[in-house]
Amino acid sequence: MPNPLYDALFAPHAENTATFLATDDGTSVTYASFVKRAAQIAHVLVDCGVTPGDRVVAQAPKVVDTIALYAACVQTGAVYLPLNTAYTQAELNYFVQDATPTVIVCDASDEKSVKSLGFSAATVLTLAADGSGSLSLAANGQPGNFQTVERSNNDLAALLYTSGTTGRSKGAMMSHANLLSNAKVLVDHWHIQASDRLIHALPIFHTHGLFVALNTSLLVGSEVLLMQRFDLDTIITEIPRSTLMMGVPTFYTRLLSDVRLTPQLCDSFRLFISGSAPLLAETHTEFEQRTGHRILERYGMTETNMITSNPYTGDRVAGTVGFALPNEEVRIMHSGREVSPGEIGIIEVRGENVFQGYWKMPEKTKEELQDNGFFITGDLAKQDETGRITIVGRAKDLIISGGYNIYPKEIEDVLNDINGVLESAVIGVPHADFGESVVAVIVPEDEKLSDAALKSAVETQLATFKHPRRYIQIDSLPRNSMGKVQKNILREQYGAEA
Ligand code: MCA
Ligand code: AMP
Repeated sequence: MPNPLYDALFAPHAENTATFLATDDGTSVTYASFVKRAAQIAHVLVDCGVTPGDRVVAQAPKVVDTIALYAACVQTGAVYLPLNTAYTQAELNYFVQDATPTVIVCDASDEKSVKSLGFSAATVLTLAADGSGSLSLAANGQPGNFQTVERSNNDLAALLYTSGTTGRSKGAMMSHANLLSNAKVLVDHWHIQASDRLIHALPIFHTHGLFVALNTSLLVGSEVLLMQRFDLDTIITEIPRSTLMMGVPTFYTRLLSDVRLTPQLCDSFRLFISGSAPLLAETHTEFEQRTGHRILERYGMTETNMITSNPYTGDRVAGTVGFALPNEEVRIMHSGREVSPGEIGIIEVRGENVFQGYWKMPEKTKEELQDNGFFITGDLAKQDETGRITIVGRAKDLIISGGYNIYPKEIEDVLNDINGVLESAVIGVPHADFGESVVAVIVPEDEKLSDAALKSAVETQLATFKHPRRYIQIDSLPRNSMGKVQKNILREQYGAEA
């Protein structure tokens, strides 16, 4: 029975004895054994009552079984919902209440807190960093094949939450066709082949590490070095025996800080790709001087997968994100009309890659995914005569720290609720390692508050990567004549590195 994503990514590998995942601890898994493992997990999901369209939450470590869980969701027709492992219980609670999953897979150390959310409709299974846990135990005794559930192109395969300017996270509904069409385009565009070996140091709960990195590898049957996290020494060791890396700009600035990064080290490497945040032109230039490789920068969003890319064979120009990918229409709009070359506007995109809308948010969907099919990205850009795009800023109030998106409103809501805080404004300031970092500017009601009081409220509610690195207390926030807080003034005033 047809299942577009399963048929393209997993089914062809049932007899493939090549290595799929090589892990940090020196063990490896072939494609064939991975497909079998996914089938075993598919049986577990069905035993837990999962039916097509049901959501399966994974707040789980970066191990083989987590990726097999993704494959099992596709095979059973369930909707895979990965979550950042750094999320606090308060954050997790929101996602679970909103998505109403049938199964939640979490680390054993979080089992108690997940069960205490009071969402009794879901079965909670555990998966630890060493691969042990109740998911693994339940899967071990299951048959190694599973009758794939029929799905069509527009059926959902995944639900990925992205934060929003309103402070409320939105679940982006990704269909089989959305994911598959983009993976195919990227394989073609970046010349990915079975002979590639990918250094995978990204988290697997975002589009970048999950779909861009893994779906493309699965499509061609190439090897993936699955690193638990970014580790400079391991990457330096692995570069000579690998061909491909996908990373955020922080990966490249950290590599540049190491004297072992030389042309000889990267001699047999094929392609370094960067995305998720702006790559400084200096980083691009310095990397070429040090290695002879021009980093290929691309641009994308959770809602759309990848939108533009620098060319593989043509010129990779520092500071630009290249051209619209094949089968996508990209236009730059200002005041309801397409801008002329050189003018700045907001990027809009239309194509098979564009998502199905926000989960249970029809109004929000209407605002951003227009009737004509163009999705409004909120990124400000200009285009030259040849169609090459340069991102110049963001129309949305968003901070990108080390490739993680942080919406100031979410932090401001937490700060404004603290006793003694009158109001707050959260801004992003330049940071050498993460590109940007978070600073909170606070107006106390009367007396100055202690940093400890502010921090403790933030820590219980928000994941660590969202925590402000500095708290600044002032008498009043600068506002324009419309009463809107002028964050640009705050950034100028407090923009020195945190
Ligand atoms: C870790 N910390 C951070 C970040 N990462 N703080 C701010 N921003 C971050 N990005 C905090 C930790 O909570 C910890 O805080 C301290 O910094 C050190 O943590 P550690 O784990 O040692 O950091 P690391 O392992 O060196 O991680 C840095 C990293 C990582 C490698 C840059 O953040 C990362 O892998 N980023 C990639 C994110 C990504 O995949 N984005 C794609 C989403 P404390 O000491 O207080 O505990 S965007 C996307 O998918 C779209 C579609 C796209 O275009 O790609
Ligand atoms: P997310 O919402 O997590 O999917 O992140 C998408 C956002 O990351 C985009 O809207 C951009 O603002 C940003 N982004 C992704 N790639 C790039 C890039 N190469 N240059 C600048 N910004 C980027």
